[in-house]
Amino acid sequence: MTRARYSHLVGILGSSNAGKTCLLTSLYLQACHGLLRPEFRFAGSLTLQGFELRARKLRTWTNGSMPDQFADHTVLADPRSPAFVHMALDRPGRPGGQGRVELLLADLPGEWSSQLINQASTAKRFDFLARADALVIVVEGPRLAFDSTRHAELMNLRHLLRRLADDVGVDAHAPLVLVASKCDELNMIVPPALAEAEGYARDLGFFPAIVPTASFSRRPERVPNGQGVIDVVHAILKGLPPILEQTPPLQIQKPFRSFWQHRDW
Ligand SMILES: Nc1nc2c(ncn2[C@@H]2O[C@H](COP(=O)(O)OP(=O)(O)OP(=O)(O)O)[C@@H](O)[C@H]2O)c(=O)[nH]1
Ligand SMILES: [Mg+2]
Repeated sequence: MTRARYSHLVGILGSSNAGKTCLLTSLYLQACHGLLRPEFRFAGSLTLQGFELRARKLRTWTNGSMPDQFADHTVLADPRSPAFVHMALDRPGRPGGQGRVELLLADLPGEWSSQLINQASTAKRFDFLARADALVIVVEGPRLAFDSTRHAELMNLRHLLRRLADDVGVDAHAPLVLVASKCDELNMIVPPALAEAEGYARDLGFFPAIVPTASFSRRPERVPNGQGVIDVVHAILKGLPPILEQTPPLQIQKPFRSFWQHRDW
């Protein structure tokens, strides 16, 4: 697929239960139900079955109430290689197919992030991130907001960022989106602690954006379902150098993404 078209590869990290899979599923359900219009139009997916499997729990409610667990814990078919879901989005406002973006989104189990924090030797399995166009780190908003969990969450986030910079060697110029998930439980107020993590990411050379999301709202009367999810895509596209912001010519993949070194492309 990547040989046929330039695809934007996005690594999605965060601890178990952070809401990574729900973020992807919410994006998928909004896209294929036309809820991202007029700006974006769903232009297909080569992994429809993968999305549908992830959405299965959300489609079966019992007694009219939302399930406690919206998605299954992510388990990889091959525990050594990451799983990707694919989604093409079109921006109809742009002429000549220039608005099309092919997203390859890595849905990783939370253990990958936790093990990376605890053991630098697991960094090798993240080698694919060297090719990533963007990184998304999902943190549970309520855990960052509450006194009892804030410190541990911040520490984990700091360690994860440092590991990504030092041990995985991700390109700090690639857009980094810090997603505060489950913000329906916080009335979409971004936990102030996230600004601390943002500062830390900047110190490491990243250019982070903060996005609060409510992939599936437990309080839909106050916070609509899916709020903020498309902002993650916006933040990714906005952080890309102009040549990558739309479907770029394939040749630019060679030589190996050295153009990334220049922020002002
Ligand atoms: N209130 C609220 N809860 C959410 C939201 N998104 C996810 N959750 C809850 O968090 C749980 C875990 O979400 P997942 O998306 O499976 O988490 P994950 O990061 O993929 O977890 P792993 O696959 O174990 O790494 C869900 O089953 C829901 O109970 C949200 O937007 N709002
Ligand atoms: Mg998951």
